[in-house]
Amino acid sequence: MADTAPIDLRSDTVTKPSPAMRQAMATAEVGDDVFGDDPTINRLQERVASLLGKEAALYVPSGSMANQVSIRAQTQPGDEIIAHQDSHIYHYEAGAPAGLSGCSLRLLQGDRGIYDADAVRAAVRPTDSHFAQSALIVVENTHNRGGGSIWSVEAIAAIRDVANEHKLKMHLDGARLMNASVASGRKPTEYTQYFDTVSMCFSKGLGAPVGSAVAGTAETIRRIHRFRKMFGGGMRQAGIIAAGALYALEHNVERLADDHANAKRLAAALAELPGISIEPDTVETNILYFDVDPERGTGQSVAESLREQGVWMLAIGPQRLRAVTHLDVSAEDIERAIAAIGRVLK
Ligand code: TLP
Repeated sequence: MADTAPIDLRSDTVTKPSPAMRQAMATAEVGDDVFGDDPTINRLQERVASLLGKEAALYVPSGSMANQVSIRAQTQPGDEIIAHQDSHIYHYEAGAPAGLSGCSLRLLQGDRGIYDADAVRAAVRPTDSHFAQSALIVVENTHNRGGGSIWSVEAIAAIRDVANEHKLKMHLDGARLMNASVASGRKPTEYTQYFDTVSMCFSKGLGAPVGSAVAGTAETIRRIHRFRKMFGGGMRQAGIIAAGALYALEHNVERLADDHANAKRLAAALAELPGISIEPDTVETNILYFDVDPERGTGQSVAESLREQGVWMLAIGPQRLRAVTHLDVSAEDIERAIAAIGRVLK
């Protein structure tokens, strides 16, 4: 068993609030947010609306809720949502598009979570009473199962043209939009201008303990406010947690570049190890996936051996592991992790 603190690369959701963030949270002004009385939440919402270039924003408990209230507000039961086959809304949100909004999903293929305008055009259903009605296109940027891949603004713009042709809405699952923005050097609004609604998370690489936001027109956010209540996401003196999100926006955005550098360093070192397949050039942000050769074990057995060495990763397929860098993992931790992986694969 390792005698130092574990290096937890399972997700960027595992980050813990720093002492300074906790201080900001402890001293936050609060009120009843269901009445709209929480000054800290109101400040956060204004800040997010301006950051994302939208009229209004709403604080919600989780990234999943941010996506699902956006879906609920922009679809009718029987509608169809166009999304990538590896999207988070499809894989990891407990079937919520069907469960909460009565929508089916039309799943597209495409390299590393990214599809193109032609694929969308081909997937739009004709207006005919036999078919589900295409209503909403969902883009995920960065793309989680795509390995933290970044969409180009041009690809999104081309999809918007198709959406306009067919009067479809567009939602951005921007759980890690700040990673995309910092890595590409593009302002968040360069991406968000094409979307009707945008979600972003504070509890991933930004390091806050709880919360996400959704942004859009004032009218859409009013609708979403009702669905947040319906889905059980109306919170009361939640300025305590929103203060962590505000602190994260002030202090933890630019430093995402360190996480990206750490992920690239880890990927380059993994590529040198025997029994591992990874394309280090595809690592653009803070998420990386790699496969272990069956002769060395399974994804699960390698994850277990790594854990004994104090390095925590997620096995996400028979041979596949995921590692995610974040603000509680330093460059030195990455070197320790590389050494541990080398020992395990020997
Ligand atoms: N992703 C989590 C797991 O759910 C897989 C992770 O560890 O990466 N959109 C994207 C793109 C996400 O990656 C996640 C969380 C969410 C939405 C949902 O956020 P939460 O967990 O706050 O509901």
